[in-house]
Amino acid sequence: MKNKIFLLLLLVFVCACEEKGTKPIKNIDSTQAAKPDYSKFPAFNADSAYSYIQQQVNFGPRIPNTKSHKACGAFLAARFKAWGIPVIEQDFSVKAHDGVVLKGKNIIASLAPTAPRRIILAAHWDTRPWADEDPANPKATLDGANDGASGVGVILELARLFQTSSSKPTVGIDCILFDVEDYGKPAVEDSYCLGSQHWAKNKHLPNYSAYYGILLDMVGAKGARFNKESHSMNAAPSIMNRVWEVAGQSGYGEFFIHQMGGMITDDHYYVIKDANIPMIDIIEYDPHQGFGAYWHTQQDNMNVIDRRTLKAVGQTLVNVLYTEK
Ligand code: AHN
Ligand code: ZN
Repeated sequence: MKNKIFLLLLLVFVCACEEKGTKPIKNIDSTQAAKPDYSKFPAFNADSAYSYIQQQVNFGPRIPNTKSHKACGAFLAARFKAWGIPVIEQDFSVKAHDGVVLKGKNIIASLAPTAPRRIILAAHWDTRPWADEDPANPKATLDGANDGASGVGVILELARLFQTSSSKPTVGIDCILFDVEDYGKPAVEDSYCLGSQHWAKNKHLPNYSAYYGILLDMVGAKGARFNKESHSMNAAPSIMNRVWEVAGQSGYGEFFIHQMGGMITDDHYYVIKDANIPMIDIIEYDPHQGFGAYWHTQQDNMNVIDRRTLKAVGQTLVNVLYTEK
């Protein structure tokens, strides 16, 4: 019996040696694909993204039911259309926590609209009506340069880049700009994210679905650190890990941190729960320190926006989407 086992082991050993002798030795694990050559993908222009943020801020705070809000919504839809990207404007009315009925508009712009495999890029375009975290001026308004406008600015630049480049991602991309995200009251359940709640229950096309989604929230501040938000990690760990891995390979590991980031009730939460689409949230939030010091204060203006952060997020997304099969 022992002899037989010995002979069997010997046979296995000899075969393994022969294998080595006849085939070139591959020392990379087959599960760990070689790093793609990201330099061949289009370059994300952070100046362009910055300018789209500035243009939103120039409208004034984009508070639902105001002129500035309406004008900025029209501008955003027109921006996509001018690049030849079809847009669906989803208008809705919703009662907020304070009883006010808000007129909202989700803006959906679709690249390669007939491609069957689709990925969502989302951000919210409205501004919180109150700087309620501002110790000096809690009733004042805020510019919302980072909270809202930064994610939209990155998405506009990605749409422009994909539409005008000769090489395209093979997947279809739906840019969804959610409205009325930030009218909520702390600790009042489901009082935030009213636009995404509406969309998740009333998608812009019948039977619409997507392979996955990426939400951008506060992606432009100087020195931003993106930890791995927990709803995202629960719903789409492989997407999360891939985005963070691509970020590291692209040279942006100082922004994308391999650390759990706490649980945020953001637009992705409702897309996961009510639309059944896995979505991750790239958001600046630290589990110990919370949001950035500018958050929901009057400091959330163009002074906090840093092109290096915009580049890190934008180029990471280019590299993720161009390596998507
Ligand atoms: C809560 O604070 C519950 N959610 C944060 C979502 C948010 C507000 N994102 C930007 N502003
Ligand atoms: Zn906010």
